[in-house]
Amino acid sequence: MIKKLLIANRGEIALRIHRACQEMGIATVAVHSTADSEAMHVRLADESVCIGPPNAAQSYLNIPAILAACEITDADAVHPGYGFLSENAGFAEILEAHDIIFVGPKAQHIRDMGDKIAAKQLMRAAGVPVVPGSDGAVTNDDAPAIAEKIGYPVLCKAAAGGGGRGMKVAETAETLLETLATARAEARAAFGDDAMYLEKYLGTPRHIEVQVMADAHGGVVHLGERDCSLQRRHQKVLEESPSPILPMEQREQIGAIVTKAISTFGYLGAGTIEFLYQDGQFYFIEMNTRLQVEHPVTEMVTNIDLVREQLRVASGLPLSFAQSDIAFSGHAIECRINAEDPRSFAPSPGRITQFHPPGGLGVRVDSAVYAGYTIPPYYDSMIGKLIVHGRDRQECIMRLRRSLREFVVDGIKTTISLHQDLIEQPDFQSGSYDIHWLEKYLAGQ
Ligand code: MV4
Repeated sequence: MIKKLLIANRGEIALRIHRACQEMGIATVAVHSTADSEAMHVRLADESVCIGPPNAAQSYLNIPAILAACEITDADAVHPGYGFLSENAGFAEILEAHDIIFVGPKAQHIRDMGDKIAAKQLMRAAGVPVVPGSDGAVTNDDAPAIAEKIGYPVLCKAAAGGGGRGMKVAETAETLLETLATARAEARAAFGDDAMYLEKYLGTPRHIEVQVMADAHGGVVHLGERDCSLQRRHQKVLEESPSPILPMEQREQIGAIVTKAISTFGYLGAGTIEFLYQDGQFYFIEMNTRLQVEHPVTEMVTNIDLVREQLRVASGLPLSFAQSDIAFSGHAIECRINAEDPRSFAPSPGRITQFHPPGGLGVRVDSAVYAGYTIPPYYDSMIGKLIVHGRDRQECIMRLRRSLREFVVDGIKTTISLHQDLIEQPDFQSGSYDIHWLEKYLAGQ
């Protein structure tokens, strides 16, 4: 079993990982930039190491500094959290070469899923439904015929993409090559890789993702889905489980399909399989090979500690449960609380003067801030997550309403009021929203 874990992250996820370690008797090492000396993850950990200046490239992304911190503290494992080095296959390989456990999948799976073309081919071959499109990369010579076959509108996507960069819709054959060139140039600039593929453009899908976990003993499970359709500029704002519109039989169907798929390629650890869902059909788009920000909604409806299971699996132990042990119960919703102006979304770093998180039955707050803490301007603006559970979606929304009212964060601007407005919208309450709903709503505000 892992004895000492280095947490290569900051903020709420560093605390989340530390908490699982405490319960399992694993010692923790925090790493931090010079801007984070006063951060809660540093205070809570058993030991801490400063790894560099504020800018993430020289601290939280600084592989030699993190390796040195492992050496100094004699850590035998690293949990990367999300973001930063969590999907860096090279980092996973370097740790392995130093006999340090990377709490995550095998480097090859990180690499495969990072290439969206390879990921789609692997998934399709394993029986997962994918968006109709080109089977592989396209050139200016073969793209027009492929697009004609797919049918317009088509979406030009970057193989190295994600987060919407290097992605453009071509409405007609007349604009295809120009659109492809624009997207290709964006991909080259953003990723240094301009391989492109084409997909049928789905106009009004929902974003539904399935949580999976696998161990090294043949144990493979799915933990249901999360509906993450409420996004702004490819940033999720609110997530829920179960999806308000997915029939029970289809949950089991897609769960069986994805567990079978990841068994065939010997996946290890936690993963998320992202789908677009439109007209009652699932279409695979991408797989994330990390723990995700929104994992607590799954924990709330399954009562399973996903970080604990990640640490077990990384140590070579089996998952502590089988598929038949999972009892999905009730409904959970997560609101991401950002230090931002709720209208302009401009970042609002600064000193938090008062901090009173809500509590009570079914309420969970994952945050690393405290009264008197100064939010540095160098990192992303998410300062916490409010996750609420209820016996059904209606009870969950009632509890969310009262928790948002109770939440006090003074001294900075936050998105709490945005969530208060959002949950009163009839479309939200009826569950009638697709991936474009939130941006349309905000445009009309
Ligand atoms: C799509 C799509 C429509 N059709 N693919 C955006 C980010 C990237 N990872 C996948 N994305 C999309 N792929 C096809 N074939 C629409 C989006 C998309 C989107 C997806 C999920 C959540 C929010 C979104 C917002 C805009 C576009």
